[in-house]
Amino acid sequence: MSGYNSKDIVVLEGLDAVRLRPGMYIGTTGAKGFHHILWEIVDNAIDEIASGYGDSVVITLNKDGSATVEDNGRGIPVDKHPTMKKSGVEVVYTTLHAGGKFNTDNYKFSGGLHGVGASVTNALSRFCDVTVFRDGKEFNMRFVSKEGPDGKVHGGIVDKELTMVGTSKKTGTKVTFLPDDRIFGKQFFSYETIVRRARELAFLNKNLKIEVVDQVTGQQTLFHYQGGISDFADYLVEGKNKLFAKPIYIEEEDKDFQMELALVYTDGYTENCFSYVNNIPTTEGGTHETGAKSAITKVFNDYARANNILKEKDANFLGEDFREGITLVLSVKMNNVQFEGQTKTKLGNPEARVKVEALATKGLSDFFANKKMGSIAEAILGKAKAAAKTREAAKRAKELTRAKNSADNFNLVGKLAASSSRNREKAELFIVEGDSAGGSAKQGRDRSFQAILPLRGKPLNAEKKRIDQVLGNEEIRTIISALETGIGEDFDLSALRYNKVIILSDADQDGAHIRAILLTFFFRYMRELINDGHVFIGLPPLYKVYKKGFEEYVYSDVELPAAVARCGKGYMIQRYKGLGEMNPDQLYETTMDPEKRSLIQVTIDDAAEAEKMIVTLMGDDIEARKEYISKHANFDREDSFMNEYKGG
Ligand code: 1YM
Repeated sequence: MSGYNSKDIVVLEGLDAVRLRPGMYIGTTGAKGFHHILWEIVDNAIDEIASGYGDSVVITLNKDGSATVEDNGRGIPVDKHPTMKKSGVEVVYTTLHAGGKFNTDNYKFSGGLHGVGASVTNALSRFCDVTVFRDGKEFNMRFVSKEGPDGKVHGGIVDKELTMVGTSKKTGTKVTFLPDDRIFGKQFFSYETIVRRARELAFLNKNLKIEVVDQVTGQQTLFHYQGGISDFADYLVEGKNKLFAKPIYIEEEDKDFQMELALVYTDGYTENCFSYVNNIPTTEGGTHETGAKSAITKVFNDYARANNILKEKDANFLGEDFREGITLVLSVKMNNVQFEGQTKTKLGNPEARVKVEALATKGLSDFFANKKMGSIAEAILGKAKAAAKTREAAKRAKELTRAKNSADNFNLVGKLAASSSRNREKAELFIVEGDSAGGSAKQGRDRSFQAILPLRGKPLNAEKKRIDQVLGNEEIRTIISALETGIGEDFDLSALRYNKVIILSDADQDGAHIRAILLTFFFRYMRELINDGHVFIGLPPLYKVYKKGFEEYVYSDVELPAAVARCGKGYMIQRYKGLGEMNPDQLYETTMDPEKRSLIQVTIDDAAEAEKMIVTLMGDDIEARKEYISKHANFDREDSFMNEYKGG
């Protein structure tokens, strides 16, 4: 038993504010916010397990649209708070920011950006039912949202006081809540979304067994990764050729700071870093990542010196030499987290760099002090040597993309039909598959703000090539020159010439491939372009349904019957096999006109998932690719990491 007492709870604010301005507490009332209120409850359960009590969390999606989260920890305290005269359960569920989280004596590491606690979930739910198993007893309490004497709806009102309802041998907490449709509209929990995050949480908390059960479809999945983020690193490179069998795994801690690091190398050329703070993904990296990278550079260079791989006259390897083909997972747990960056997913705490660098240096040095690990070190240093050798070629290739007015680039951009205005806010670049469609697009466009870049051949698959080879590809170089941002570490979003970059390819296998190649390139070399919401997929129509006096374009198979019905007797259907079949006016009207077109905005909800998908789709393992495609048969138009975005 911990020495916890309800009096430790710090009380900060009331609940009405949450219903008044939900966005302030959960970011949005869209799908993300809807799931966020589930994660608030799950976070509490996981925190309990991470503190060393219990080992299991079960998330159940119920038929009535509610969700249940149950853990087998100690159970939320039920004793009365001495000054508030309320039970621990009531305080946790009715007071903003309540909980051990804000009491550093009791609690280890505080939560994330929106770590506001279970009371927010309660405030935004129709009902919230809390059962605690503790001290051999079962307790229950219920909250509802209802109209008060003031005629307004209030959330988290006590409907049933905390009472002992029976005896029980088990311990733990079980919470069922129904998100309030008056706040969220009609929404449902997504099994896929929840499974994806549950898997990630299982990787990040190796003691945790987490299960997701869908009562509607009968699906269920249990995750338990005893290897933690070492298993995560392995999972991310599945299907790639690894340089050594098991990831290097390091776990170190200092006062109030924990670090886990897993490293694996493949024979590929890209650098993939996934970092987390208190289980929250830090997509934009930050100080902890910088610290880990410095440690890697330092320890591996020292090893090379000590083992005469680097001779006295040789210069050190650069950090980038050690990161070619690397997949790195870094997870830290710490207090007083500060997030920065465009999307507030970048760790800012300066002390995290210092701590991670010191802990990783210690861990990696210890690892390589073990003579048995010699072959692993050799493999890494062999890879670094090759990277250093091609570094100059890569640098020259990069410089080429930056030299805007070189004769070479002038020719490249010669293919581009630029827009007449340089208004970046409005400007759009269409990357169009094929010369004939490119020609139609050039004629049909609104040249004041739309630029067209026709692609003749297939661009190179960036997944399989070294950067100098990628940049040797004319199609890729043309794109980079047209965007004016540079790539990789030199990428400069503020130099972007076009607010929207729209990929326009045919609705067939080849078109899907070209699109995948382009997205892979953006993902690997211009990720910020995607993260900042500039990349779109244009949707050409699949059919025209028409007769005299009626004409309707149809963009998907499911919409076809309805369009046919609207057209009525005597309808005719034209099927478009490619963009090239449309004349310039048609192409503009159906696919390019901001007033009428549909675009899909490419987003990365989950970088690890996107990584996995790209490795599978663009990598070497043909079997894995086939399996992925048959499982995600709708890849064509609704990728797991793409959200639909209608209109201009
Ligand atoms: C299904 C959701 O909330 N589990 C949970 C929450 C708490 C505890 C145990 C707990 C924490 C502590 C002491 C402590 C919480 N307690 C509080 C508060 N599962 C779920 N399991 N004893 C029990 O942190 O010291 C907040 S969360 F504030 F009451 F301590």
